[in-house]
Amino acid sequence: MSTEPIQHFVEQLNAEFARDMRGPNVLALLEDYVAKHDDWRRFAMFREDGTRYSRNLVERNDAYELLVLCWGPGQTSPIHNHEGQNCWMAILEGAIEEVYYRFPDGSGSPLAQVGEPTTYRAGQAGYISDEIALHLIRPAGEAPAVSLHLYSRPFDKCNLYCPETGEVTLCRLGYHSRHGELVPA
Ligand code: 2CO
Ligand code: FE2
Repeated sequence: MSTEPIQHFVEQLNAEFARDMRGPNVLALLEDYVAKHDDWRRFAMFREDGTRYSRNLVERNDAYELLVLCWGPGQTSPIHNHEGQNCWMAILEGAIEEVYYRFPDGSGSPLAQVGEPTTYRAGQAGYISDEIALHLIRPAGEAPAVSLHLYSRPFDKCNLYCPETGEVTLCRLGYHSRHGELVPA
């Protein structure tokens, strides 16, 4: 039986993180997978209630977590951190905007945006960590978008930041589906 491209990609990631937990070749592996394959579609399940973007688990182990995220029009993420982990993202379909923010300074003032939003289109990949900035992600324009996210190591919670005051709230991160199966509500 031939190996699915996404399974081959997972095996490449396993080997990469076994060699070096910093994942020096992860960005190139992501770019290569998204340029050539579309078997990620079976993981791309949008939330039917349309309340927010969906997080669909592809693979998880001690080293990393691989997710397909589905963004309906207007489904902007909160401003959030990444729990000290390495985060790579590649666009599978549509286009995504990323906005950077500074960490709050504790004064209760609005969060400072850093630079202009960056637009990523299908096939493009990027990286963020807490050392770079906080961010929010939103689909660009009115079309839905799908993106592939890789977090090393995995995390099940993150901090959300109020844009007006910098107030922090803890958010538990769940999955809409796992390995192609919807998680019961
Ligand atoms: N970090 C968010 C999440 O895992 C998505 S934004 O891209 O890093 O839900
Ligand atoms: Fe994020």
